[in-house]
Amino acid sequence: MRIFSGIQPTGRKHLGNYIGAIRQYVAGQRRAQEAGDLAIYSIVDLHATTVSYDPAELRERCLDTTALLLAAGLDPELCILFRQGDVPEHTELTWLLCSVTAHGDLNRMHQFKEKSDSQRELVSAGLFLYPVLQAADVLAYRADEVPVGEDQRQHVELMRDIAERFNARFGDGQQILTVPAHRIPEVGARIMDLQHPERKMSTTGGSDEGTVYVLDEPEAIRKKLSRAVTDSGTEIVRSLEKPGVTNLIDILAASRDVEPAQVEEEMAQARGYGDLKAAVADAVVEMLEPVQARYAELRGDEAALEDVLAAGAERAREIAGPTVADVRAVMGVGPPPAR
Ligand code: AQP
Repeated sequence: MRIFSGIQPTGRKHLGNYIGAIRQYVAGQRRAQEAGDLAIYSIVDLHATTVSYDPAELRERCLDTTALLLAAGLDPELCILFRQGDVPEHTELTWLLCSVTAHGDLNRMHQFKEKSDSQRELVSAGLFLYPVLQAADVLAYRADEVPVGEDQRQHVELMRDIAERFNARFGDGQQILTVPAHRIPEVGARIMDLQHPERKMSTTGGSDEGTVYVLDEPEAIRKKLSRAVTDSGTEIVRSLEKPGVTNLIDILAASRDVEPAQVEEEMAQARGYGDLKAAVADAVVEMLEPVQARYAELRGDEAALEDVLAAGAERAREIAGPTVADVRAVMGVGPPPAR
């Protein structure tokens, strides 16, 4: 069972990224190893160039994200951690896969619609092709599983279609590319903005007060949670009519790694929403404090972070290179493969 996932080096990582993705990465590296395979994680700097960005800041954010992933528990001995731009096979495979990607499918991607609406100067072709690059990321490693949050479901469906179409068109009966499955956590797949619980917590589309950042000071975390939007009732249960309370229950359950039903049971004794908010704040602070401390230790040594990325890229290329060679060969691109 091979795992692949990518994370953007944009902005500050928030609780949704942490619960929906980063924590799953950490669990995945052990699961993959126990299954005799690999977990591969990429900091996707090329994806970050599809919207307006600052080059110097991009470099900094890559190192921030590397330090954060290591602080959260990724271990370069157990997984491959690398920067996407260090492995040119991703861009080559993107172009090759374009031949089996329907323009109409790309047009239907929700993320493209949302992100293109927010671009003031230029809606880049890169933003449109973003899901093909994402497909190349995963397919280059013949990954079986892609841990992501709920918001990425449509993109994973598309990469499955691309792999199936590629195999049907060029495979001559063989599975040249592996068709991956998504792995969306049961609790925490969609952490919502604390101020607008009908919207997901988000790097670009959220409110600052409604977004808990992984590196927020404990006091800031407590303040944001104490001001979280709830509703006029008093019952602490999950329901469609109570998106704010449901979100808080989900965050508490995910932070403590228990079922939401257990939180509801425990909170039946609570005096009101204030108790729930305080319990969530305690659990989130307790979960993030060790990550913050470790991040502070790691972030200062940029040479060490670059070393981790360089070693990861070398190992990544050993896997992605042969896949791209196989794809070129069956597509009739370049010289005939050596026998
Ligand atoms: N609110 C969320 N709840 C659960 N999971 C989430 N993810 C993102 N938001 C939530 C998951 O985090 C992973 C990393 O996503 P990314 O690298 O694409 O990060 P990003 O784009 O910087 O973060 P956002 O917040 O998702 O940015 P916007 O909203 O600006 O596009 C993914 O697995 C994602 O599912």
